[in-house]
Amino acid sequence: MRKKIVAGNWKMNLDFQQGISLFSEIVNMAKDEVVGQQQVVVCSPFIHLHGIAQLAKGTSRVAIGAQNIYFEEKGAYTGEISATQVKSAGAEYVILGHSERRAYFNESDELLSKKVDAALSHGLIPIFCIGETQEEREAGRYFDVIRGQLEKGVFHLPSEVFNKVVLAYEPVWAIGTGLTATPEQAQEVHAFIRQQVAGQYNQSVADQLTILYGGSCNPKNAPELFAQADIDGGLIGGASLKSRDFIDIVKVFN
Ligand code: 3PY
Repeated sequence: MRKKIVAGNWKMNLDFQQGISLFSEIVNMAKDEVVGQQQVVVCSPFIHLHGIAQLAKGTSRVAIGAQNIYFEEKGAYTGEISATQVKSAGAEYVILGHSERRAYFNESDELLSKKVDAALSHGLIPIFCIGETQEEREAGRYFDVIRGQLEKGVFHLPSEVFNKVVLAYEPVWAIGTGLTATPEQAQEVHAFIRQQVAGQYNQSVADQLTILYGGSCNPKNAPELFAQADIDGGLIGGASLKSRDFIDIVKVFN
């Protein structure tokens, strides 16, 4: 049985106190019977990491993640943050390759593969995001785009290292637009991703890989999306900013 994960992506929202309050609510609501066997992750802005990690102490039910790192270990990179730094603040996961970073910060596949390496070599689990734009979907090129992102971003990893990666399929046209892929559209791509992984590594690596769906996932659409054979949870944007909505999505697997 592969791991099911519901991960919140707070993006650039919440001041320090608001983040602490929201996380306290989430931890209080994430009781054993609510969380079950799955992993709940909250990926906060850097300023919250240490504070929420303190609140998460003593529970393995909610893990902490960052939303970015730089690939260098340390040095004169003003404004950047390293894998070691976010790890020391309590992060176990890091989102890499989110389409907002690819688009607004020009993060290339080559840069992202270095970030993936930096995360893994410091014991952080990358939640590596891939997905096509509306234009690429309409042109029928989405499989090629996704295949390219996998090849350049993570397929250089040996299988025993790739095993630690979590993938998130986030169609760019469904992010911040209120549009969601239909369960059939999402399942088609998730199955394709698993097939590519089987071809690159082997069937057992593919079978163990957790692939999340992201892009306007909410308590209403999550049940149908998570019921698909190759969807192992979600990377949740806006709905992760409300404790009740986020926990309702966590409950979908129970
Ligand atoms: C969204 O739900 O919009 C996301 O981008 C999640 O990462």
